[in-house]
Amino acid sequence: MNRTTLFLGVAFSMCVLSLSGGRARAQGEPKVIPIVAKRFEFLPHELKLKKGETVTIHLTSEDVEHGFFNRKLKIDADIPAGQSADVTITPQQEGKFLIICDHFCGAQHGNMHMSVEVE
Ligand SMILES: [Cu+2]
Repeated sequence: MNRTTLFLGVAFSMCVLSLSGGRARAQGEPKVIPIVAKRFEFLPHELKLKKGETVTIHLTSEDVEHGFFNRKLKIDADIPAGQSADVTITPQQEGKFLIICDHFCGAQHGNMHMSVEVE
């Protein structure tokens, strides 16, 4: 094996390594969890998350503007009427949490919430 062949071999290996590194990062992207918001509920009603695992919650409003709020989980999103919003979180404490709609959306607004369990 002469020097040129050796150099090409090393360069090729580095290229393959950097490509696989790129793929690994893509696989490491947060899991996306779709949630539908509509008067007067979030669907699904419950969510289980793992402590320390980053997830993106993809919120879609099917009618009016809604909120999606929980102080301890550091979630505070606005979901515009008929549109979507993403919230990326990494829960840091275990327990049960209640996420509420904090934008007045009608008569039953006070009952609009969903529970999240972090374990
Ligand atoms: Cu509401």
